[in-house]
Amino acid sequence: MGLKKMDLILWFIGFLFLNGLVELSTAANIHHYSFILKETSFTRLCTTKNMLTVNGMFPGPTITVRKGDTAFINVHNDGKYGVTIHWHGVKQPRNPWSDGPENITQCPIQPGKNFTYEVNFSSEEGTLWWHAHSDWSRATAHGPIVILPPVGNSYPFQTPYQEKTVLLASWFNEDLKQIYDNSTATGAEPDLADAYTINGWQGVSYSCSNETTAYHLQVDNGNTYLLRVINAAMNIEMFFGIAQHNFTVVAQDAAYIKPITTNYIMISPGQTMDILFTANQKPSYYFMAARPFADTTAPSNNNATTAIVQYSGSYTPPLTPPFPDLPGITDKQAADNFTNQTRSLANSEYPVNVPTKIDKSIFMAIAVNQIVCPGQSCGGPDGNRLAASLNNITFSTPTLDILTAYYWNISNGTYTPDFPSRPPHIYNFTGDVGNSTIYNPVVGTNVTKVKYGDAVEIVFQGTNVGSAENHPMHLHGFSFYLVGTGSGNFNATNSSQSYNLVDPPLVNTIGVPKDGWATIRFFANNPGEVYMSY
Ligand SMILES: *[C@@H]1O[C@H](CO)[C@@H](O)[C@H](O)[C@H]1NC(C)=O
Ligand SMILES: *[C@@H]1O[C@H](CO)[C@@H](O)[C@H](O)[C@H]1NC(C)=O
Ligand SMILES: *[C@@H]1O[C@H](CO)[C@@H](O)[C@H](O)[C@H]1NC(C)=O
Ligand SMILES: *[C@@H]1O[C@H](CO)[C@@H](O)[C@H](O)[C@H]1NC(C)=O
Ligand SMILES: *[C@@H]1O[C@H](CO)[C@@H](O)[C@H](O)[C@H]1NC(C)=O
Ligand SMILES: *[C@@H]1O[C@H](CO)[C@@H](O)[C@H](O)[C@H]1NC(C)=O
Ligand SMILES: *[C@@H]1O[C@H](CO)[C@@H](O)[C@H](O)[C@H]1NC(C)=O
Ligand SMILES: *[C@@H]1O[C@H](CO)[C@@H](O)[C@H](O)[C@H]1NC(C)=O
Ligand SMILES: *[C@@H]1O[C@H](CO)[C@@H](O)[C@H](O)[C@H]1NC(C)=O
Ligand SMILES: *[C@@H]1O[C@H](CO)[C@@H](O)[C@H](O)[C@H]1NC(C)=O
Ligand SMILES: *[C@@H]1O[C@H](CO)[C@@H](O)[C@H](O)[C@H]1NC(C)=O
Ligand SMILES: *[C@@H]1O[C@H](CO)[C@@H](O)[C@H](O)[C@H]1NC(C)=O
Ligand SMILES: [Cu+2]
Repeated sequence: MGLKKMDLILWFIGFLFLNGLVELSTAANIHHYSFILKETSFTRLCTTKNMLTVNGMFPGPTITVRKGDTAFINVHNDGKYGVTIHWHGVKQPRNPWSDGPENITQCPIQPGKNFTYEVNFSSEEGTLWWHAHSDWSRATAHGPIVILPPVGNSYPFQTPYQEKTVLLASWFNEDLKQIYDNSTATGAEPDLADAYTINGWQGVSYSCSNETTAYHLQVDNGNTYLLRVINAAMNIEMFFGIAQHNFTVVAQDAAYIKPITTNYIMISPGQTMDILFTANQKPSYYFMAARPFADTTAPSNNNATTAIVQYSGSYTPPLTPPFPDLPGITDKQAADNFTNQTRSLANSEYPVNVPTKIDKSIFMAIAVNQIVCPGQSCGGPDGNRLAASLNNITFSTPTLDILTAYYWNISNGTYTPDFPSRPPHIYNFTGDVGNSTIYNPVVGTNVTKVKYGDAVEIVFQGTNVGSAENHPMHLHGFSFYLVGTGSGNFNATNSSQSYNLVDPPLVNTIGVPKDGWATIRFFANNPGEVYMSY
């Protein structure tokens, strides 16, 4: 599913015209970090390989700031090819030059060169993450961002005894650049991950695996821990749980939510969730585990990754610790049930500001199309090339970054400001789509312009073109309100009646339900460029 979703990353750029500047006044602290990108040798599943890391670590270093701070991150590229870094979920008001996506806001940092990002934190509080943003480099070059409350403020929940990050990722035995290059050359699905990892370790159940290849979370009986869970896996939704323990989800995408007590979460790629977990069971070993939610015919590796929650004290650990009661791989209802419970805090301290009157409305059909390869055989279905599209346009990455082209007014040949607000052809999106909808989407670099301050609504419509599946969508430069989701085709009169305009979650990444729709709303208050999705 990588290639199909990959292409979805690359689509919609909104230029927000600046009508007035808003001054922010914050008693912000300045932080400095040094990131060295380099090839580093790692061994997992009895396979040793070199892979791109930051500072030789997998996952990479954690950036820790307080709300409103600024971090300067000097990135020095000692690797073999050009790379950029993106600060996923950091809105960076009026600072698009440091957002990171390759050839969208900057050219890649070439080997031997460096670039200093100025990362401006504003309203975010909780957990986010950073990752490389060139081809598939994000699979190994990524790490957590922890945003603490400002000095003198506390969490809107009990102060945890300790805080830990729990970063889910994919492990590939093969070289990622080769996997990516081969897939783009042939138009085929990229190879599947060989394992998933928790904090860099695959756990006990893959080949060449045992207790020493699992992350151990040490806990003291009776204490409460804040786990900052990040899904950095390559394009795969995950169920996550801890055996025989319930926990409480208190934040998502660096915004607090009304507490949800549960024994599992469903986390889409790119999302972050903060959970409170109390070590209140018999001292022992318990598995913490993650495995895919994959309700689709597209292939995936569905094996679970495990970590060990290890109570302190003296006891004989079980030979096989208990495994969490996770929903089945295809349990769409369990996934929807969890996602559907998420609500903003929406109180006086953490108010919501949901647009109710919409200035700009966009309807976007998500399809996984095929481009036929005349006179040659490509690697996708029927010898065609897979190409995801939005409103029948497959994004083509330019060779001059779009932000520079816009800034210097040299858009000619780089992009066209004509991304359609509606699909060119209305069909039964989630019904029997027939094959007239499948072939040869238009390939282009199309951009949508949005006026500064406008209230924007986007309806994402999943389709049955290709294999229907959950599609993660992510917006750069903004958090947005997820005001509604539903199954089947969006219906302008009926569907909007179910919108939650009171306390919808404020997020930066959503999963558009398989064969369903999702609506988001936000105010276009961050001039610069906006770049969408995964
Ligand atoms: C970063 O690059 C600049 C020029 O592009 C150079 O002057 C500087 O020494 C470099 N800094 C580091 C730490 O490599
Ligand atoms: C990529 O393709 C080349 C040439 O066909 C092949 O030698 C190599 O093994 C492939 N690598 C991967 C990771 O698929
Ligand atoms: C556990 O796995 C590691 C990595 O494969 C291996 O080096 C080690 O020998 C194994 N330990 C045991 C006790 O099997
Ligand atoms: C978890 O929550 C469920 C439902 O509220 C409850 O039945 C169960 O006893 C709880 N389990 C633990 C270990 O607290
Ligand atoms: C999942 O694990 C089983 C063994 O437990 C193995 O046979 C299978 O190949 C693995 N599947 C993938 C896709 O890695
Ligand atoms: C989903 O929620 C409904 C209503 O709360 C419940 O009846 C159903 O059992 C849940 N399904 C799953 C799979 O959790
Ligand atoms: C970005 O542009 C450079 C040329 O400036 C090009 O070599 C590179 O392939 C482009 N990257 C992508 C992802 O298209
Ligand atoms: C845009 O580019 C095309 C082809 O490169 C050229 O013919 C045309 O004159 C350019 N238009 C402008 C306004 O620069
Ligand atoms: C669309 O397809 C679905 C599923 O096949 C079907 O139930 C529905 O009636 C169709 N809608 C229209 C308007 O044809
Ligand atoms: C449409 O589908 C039919 C039957 O599945 C197939 O024979 C035909 O080749 C398809 N059309 C195109 C343009 O590929
Ligand atoms: C997509 O665009 C192509 C080329 O213009 C056209 O042939 C096809 O019918 C369009 N498909 C849809 C679903 O709009
Ligand atoms: C979420 O819940 C709402 C209202 O309870 C319902 O209308 C909607 O269909 C649910 N969404 C999904 C994807 O199940
Ligand atoms: Cu992002």
